[in-house]
Amino acid sequence: MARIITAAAAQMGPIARAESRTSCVNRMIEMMREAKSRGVRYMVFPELALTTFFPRWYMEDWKEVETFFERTMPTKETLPLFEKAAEWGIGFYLGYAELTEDGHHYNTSILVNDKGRIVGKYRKVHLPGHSEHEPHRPWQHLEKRYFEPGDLGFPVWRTMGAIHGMAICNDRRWPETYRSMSLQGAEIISLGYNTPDENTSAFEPKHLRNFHNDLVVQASAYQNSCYVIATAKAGIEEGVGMIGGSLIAQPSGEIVAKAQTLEDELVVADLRLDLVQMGKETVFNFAKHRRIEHYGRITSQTGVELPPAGEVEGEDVLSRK
Ligand code: CDV
Repeated sequence: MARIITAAAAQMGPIARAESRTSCVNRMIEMMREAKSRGVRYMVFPELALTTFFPRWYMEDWKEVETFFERTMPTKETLPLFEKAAEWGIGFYLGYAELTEDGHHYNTSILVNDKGRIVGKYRKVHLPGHSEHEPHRPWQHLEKRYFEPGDLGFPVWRTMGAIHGMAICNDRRWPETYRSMSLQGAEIISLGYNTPDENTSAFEPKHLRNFHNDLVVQASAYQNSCYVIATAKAGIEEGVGMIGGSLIAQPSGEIVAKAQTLEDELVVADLRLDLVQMGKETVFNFAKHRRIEHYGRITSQTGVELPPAGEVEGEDVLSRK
């Protein structure tokens, strides 16, 4: 029998710095209410969905920084979301800033099942940006200051009728992210993102921001034969334009649902898990086609190692006669 899961990207419009956790949670519950009426069983909220995207500001006082972090989950403010999830039988992915009991800071997401129980946790591995104040930028991207790289790897979870994996924002640009999970059979990869519509590191035409988002999500869904649910924070947040463009890509690489606004918006699709199996058993049958004897550099090297200088440029076939 065909396995079909109705799922949604629950895009959020801007979250102001002054907006409370309770207000964000109320917005999420409203989208969950709509999700219920549309038959959705699993939904994905954005990265850092309980606050504004605070790494855009340089802060020296860690007491101030930690006002953006959660010390436990669920918190008093987020509990109603878990309760509604259980009442309505809808699982979800939620991104938030995590402060652990022993003082570590992570950019985290959790997977909550349709009974309101946390079944998985992921901590962002590929932290973008910089760690010191860079005054020449119109806004900062200080994830390397406020977070440590995740320490949980890329696990997957068998829950809600599928094999689920998670990633967060910049992770989606790195093929290793998806491959680590698809090597464990991931069928649905969920990711939340906060992507400004301008690159402050170098000049890049604005249209490329959305193009690259679609490109990496679609290519990764195809190359790993899985669904990718990518959910944005969208619109003008504290003066910074966020790209939006939430989408669901299927294993063919095609987009099956896409946001039409830069506001809170539910983007719904039926995930047909038989399509996932088709790719995994044919073109991307890993056991049959991967050649790991040639992939060593991928895990043994970070930066580029150039070939030695002065190496002969190919064989001179003409002067060989
Ligand atoms: N929150 C992010 O990880 N944002 C990054 C940066 C580079 C804009 C992104 O990949 O979209």
